[in-house]
Amino acid sequence: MSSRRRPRAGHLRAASFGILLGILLAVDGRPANMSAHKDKNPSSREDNEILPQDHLNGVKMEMDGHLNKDFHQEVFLGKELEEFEEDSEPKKSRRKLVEIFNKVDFNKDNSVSAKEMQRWIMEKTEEHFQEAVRENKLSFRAVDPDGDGHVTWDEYRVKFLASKGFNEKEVAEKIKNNEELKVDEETQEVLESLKDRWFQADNPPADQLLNEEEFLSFLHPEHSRGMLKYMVKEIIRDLDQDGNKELTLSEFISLPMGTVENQQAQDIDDDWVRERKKEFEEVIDTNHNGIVTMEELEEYMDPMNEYNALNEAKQMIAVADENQNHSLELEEILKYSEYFTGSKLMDYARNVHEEF
Ligand SMILES: *[C@@H]1O[C@H](CO)[C@@H](O)[C@H](O)[C@H]1NC(C)=O
Ligand SMILES: *[C@@H]1O[C@H](CO)[C@@H](O)[C@H](O)[C@H]1NC(C)=O
Ligand SMILES: [Ca+2]
Ligand SMILES: [Ca+2]
Ligand SMILES: [Ca+2]
Ligand SMILES: [Ca+2]
Repeated sequence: MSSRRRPRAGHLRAASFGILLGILLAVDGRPANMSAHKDKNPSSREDNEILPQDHLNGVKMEMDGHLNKDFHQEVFLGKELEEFEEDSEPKKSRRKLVEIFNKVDFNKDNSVSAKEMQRWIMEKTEEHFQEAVRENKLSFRAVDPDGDGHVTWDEYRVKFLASKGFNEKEVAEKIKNNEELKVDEETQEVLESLKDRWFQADNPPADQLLNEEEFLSFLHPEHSRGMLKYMVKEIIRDLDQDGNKELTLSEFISLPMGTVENQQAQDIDDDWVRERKKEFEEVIDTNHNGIVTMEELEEYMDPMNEYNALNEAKQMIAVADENQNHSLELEEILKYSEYFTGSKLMDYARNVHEEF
């Protein structure tokens, strides 16, 4: 893990909500390494359940502007994501993968078309949303202990500071008496970002209170149109160097000089830039004019966008389509199981036909 924590894109402004949260949560937002990326969630989930996360399952970009490297696995596996861990038993993974294949193959012709994959992706995306709704119930209970169904900013602020190690009673007392809180600058900036987001999540007519549904859009902006726009604005603000509210390729990929320690790290950085360039030119900039606008980024990040799902489906098929018939057969999915599930199947070639 620690090898990944190299100096990062320092051009992201210190005021960046994503970066600051990232620092506080000790979450490395730079997913240069897929396998290491996975294990960060279980440990941080528990302590930070009341905090918006940098990474959102099934969303193409993270809050700090990094690409979500696990996106295609997330939309392929849905809530079964955790069942495919690196060290899970190959036989079990294989059986599960065969099961999934049979479900994705909706018309049962033993071949998965782009349309079938698109439909599957939309289904799995909905599953992530339902997971978020379920988790939000618990999170909301944690910030609304008296259960009256709404939370004030002050109540949330107390819970947030308590989760950062402050004494909850003391903080609550100070806030009640309008006394000044002594928090370090970093925490203060995060608080301000959270406050911004908090009031964004307060649907009109604004009553300064968040109910469970509003709290859901506070934690999961990806499923509310207004919050999606807000998230996009934040990301653009962080990456936009000339302040024109649009992104050029160079703004999108820029990395400061001299952050690279050795050749191996340099190679990872080169891959990183190459991937961002490809994503920018081929996917995000839909009208291919070299500029990514807020609208383009919003379309790109919207998990419910069916056109994106079809694109993703085609891309997933292209990766494993060895016989070039624009659809996936079971053999192809098993062979590329690491791409689809993150876990390798050594014996994919054996007994492939026993399921039929
Ligand atoms: C990714 O992380 C794993 C485990 O930390 C490590 O074994 C592997 O070499 C890393 N891969 C890259 C490309 O850095
Ligand atoms: C793809 O190829 C397989 C194996 O040759 C074949 O069984 C399947 O029908 C093909 N699917 C399509 C859609 O062409
Ligand atoms: Ca089919
Ligand atoms: Ca710009
Ligand atoms: Ca454009
Ligand atoms: Ca094929």
